[in-house]
Parts: sequence; structure tokens; C-alpha cells
Amino acid sequence: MTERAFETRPTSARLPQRQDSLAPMAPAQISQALHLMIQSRAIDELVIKLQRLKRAGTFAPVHGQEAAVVGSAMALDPMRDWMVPASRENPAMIHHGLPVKNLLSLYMGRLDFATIPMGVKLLPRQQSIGAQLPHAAGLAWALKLRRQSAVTLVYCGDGASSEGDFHEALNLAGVMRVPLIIVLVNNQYAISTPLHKQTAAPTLAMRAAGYGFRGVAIDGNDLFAVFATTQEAVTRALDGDGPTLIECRTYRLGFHNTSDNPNDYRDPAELERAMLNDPIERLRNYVVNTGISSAEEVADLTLRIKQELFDLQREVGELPRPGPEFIFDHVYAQLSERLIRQRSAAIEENSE
Ligand SMILES: Cc1ncc(C[n+]2csc(CCOP(=O)(O)OP(=O)(O)O)c2C)c(N)n1
Ligand SMILES: [Mg+2]
Repeated sequence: MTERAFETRPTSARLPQRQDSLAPMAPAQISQALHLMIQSRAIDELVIKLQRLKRAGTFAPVHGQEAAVVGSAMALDPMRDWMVPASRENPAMIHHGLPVKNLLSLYMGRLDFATIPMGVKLLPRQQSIGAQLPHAAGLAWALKLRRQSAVTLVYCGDGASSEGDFHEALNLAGVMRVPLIIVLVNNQYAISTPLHKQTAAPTLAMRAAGYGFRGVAIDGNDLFAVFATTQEAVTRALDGDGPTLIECRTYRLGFHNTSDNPNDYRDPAELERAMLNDPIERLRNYVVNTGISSAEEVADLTLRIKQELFDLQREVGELPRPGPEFIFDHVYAQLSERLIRQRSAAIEENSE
């Protein structure tokens, strides 16, 4: 390899106050990104409230990671490329074609209405840590075998990068030189385990060198850096130059999920420092300082988004809940005798 397998990028924290050609996104794209990021934060707030009211299941917020998730998703072409999420990428899934109503239906247990529509090139969110990575490597390999000009982008966390699936998937992706982009959202924690207890390596991006492809570590709270780096990785993958590992360094501002209390293991001063680097605030300041939107327009947008979501969760709340037989569906093409008996027993128990 002639180029450096690993590099770090300067952040655009020193973005110019006036809009100029340095921004890799057009003003309309920047507005769309801000919309997705504000909507994501509002979905976090709403579903956490619904969970506390026992109207939604366990929920893992995106809180703090919005630039990493949105910037990478927006560098894809949803009509052409495949997206393979982990479990904390709601706005990416929405941008790729999942209706917000279907997303809320999932969290609110209306599973019949939570499906990914036909034609949307998106896999379901993955709760088993790292298990999506081999699927994504296979998907990217299939694109190559079929000579389709498209890429697969997969998300994973810092914790997932310690799993065997990570090694197996990235090794295969490197050997087969498939069009795969791995967006590693390094939010500094795997539940309560901080990064320094997960690895002795100075970066996670440098692992790519061991698989023979390019790894880049970037400021994951910098929308423009994430967008531009992913766009470059897409171009390289389409040109046949193989996979790229992008480590987006960010911080999980919220809890791991609704059953976690980070005060048990995290220094509040660390959180306070991280809040100063909130990606939504950074983008909002850019948008206002460059005159793309006024502060009032952003405030109005936020209110409008919250109202839309509130109305939508009402609609979803009216939808029928699935019966107990649902857990037997969509797993096997044909149920075994034993599962058929269990399914009947579950239906009977529920009707008593
Ligand atoms: C295979 C597997 N092992 C363990 C768990 C329990 N678990 C849930 S989330 C998590 C940590 C994941 O950390 P990371 O990959 O950094 O993702 P993050 O939650 O920070 O987005 C673990 C260990 C699981 N869901 N799946
Ligand atoms: Mg993590």
C-alpha cells in the first residue's frame, strides 16, 4: 500500500463564520441534516417518556451521536446502496427510507406495522452486538459478485469492535476487496466499560491496517468531516478500491438504554465537558452564523417536529398489538412440530 493505512483528520471546529465553499454539503443538505438530527433527539425524548409510561419497550438513545449517524447516512444513495444498522441509528434508517411511523411502531410494540417497506435497501436493527457485520460483508460481497455499482454501509460500536464477528467480517471484506464501509461509532463506552478497558490500541481505526485496507479516525461530532470522509469511502468502494473503516469519535451523552444509570460508573464532569461538544449545537450555530436559517426558524422547526412526533405516536397507539403467535412468525419458513404445539399453547393461554 503506498498510502498511509491510518490517518487522522483535523476537525472543522474552526469552521468559517460565513458560508463558503469549504463546506462539503450544499445549504439544502445542511438543513436536511439539521432536521434529521433535531428529529432524532426529539424521538429520543419521546420514546424515553413512552418507556417510562410503559407504552414503549427498552430504548437506546442516539443522544450525542447524531452527526456521526446522519453525516454517514447522507453520503449514501438510498436508491443504490445498502445500509446495515446496529441499534442506535434511527435518523440514518429514516434517511434511508424507513417511515418514522414504522420506527415508532417498533418501539411501541406494534410489530405488524414496523416492517421495512419493500424496496428500501435497509436491514433491521441488530440487538446482538456485532452480528450485523458478517451480514454486511456478505451483502457487499454479493454486490461485487453481481457486478452492481453500489456499496454497503454498516454501523457498529466500539464495543462491537472487540467481538469475533468484527474480525471475521473485516478480514473477509479485505480479502475479497468488497465495497463495504464500516462506520464505527466510538461513543467511548460499551454500556459501563470505558474504551481504555476495551483496547490497548491508541485508535480503533488502525485495526484496518491488519485487514489490508484503509482506516480513518475522525471527529464524529463534526457533520461535515463525517459526510466528506464517508463520501470519499463510497467513491473508493465504487471504484473497486475495497473497504474503508471510519472511526467516528463521539460521546454517548445519554444513558446506554432505558434500564441503565450511567451515574453509577461515569464522572459527571466528563459528561459536562462532552456536552460542550454537542453535535446539534455545533450545527445549529453553523446554520445560524452562516445565515442558512435564523435562530427563530430553528426553534420553530424543533417545535413543529415535536408536535408531528406527538401526533404520530397517538396514531401508532391506536394500532392493534400483535398476539403471542407473533414471536413464532418470521423466524422459520416452516415450524417444527414442537414449535407448532408451543404456538397453539401460547394462543390458548392468552385467550384464557
Ligand atoms: C452478542 C452480545 N453480547 C452482549 C450483549 C449485551 N450488550 C448490549 S449493548 C452492549 C455494549 C455495546 O457497546 P458498543 O458496541 O460500543 O455499542 P453502543 O451501545 O455503545 O452503541 C452489550 C455488551 C449483546 N447485546 N449481544
Ligand atoms: Mg459504544
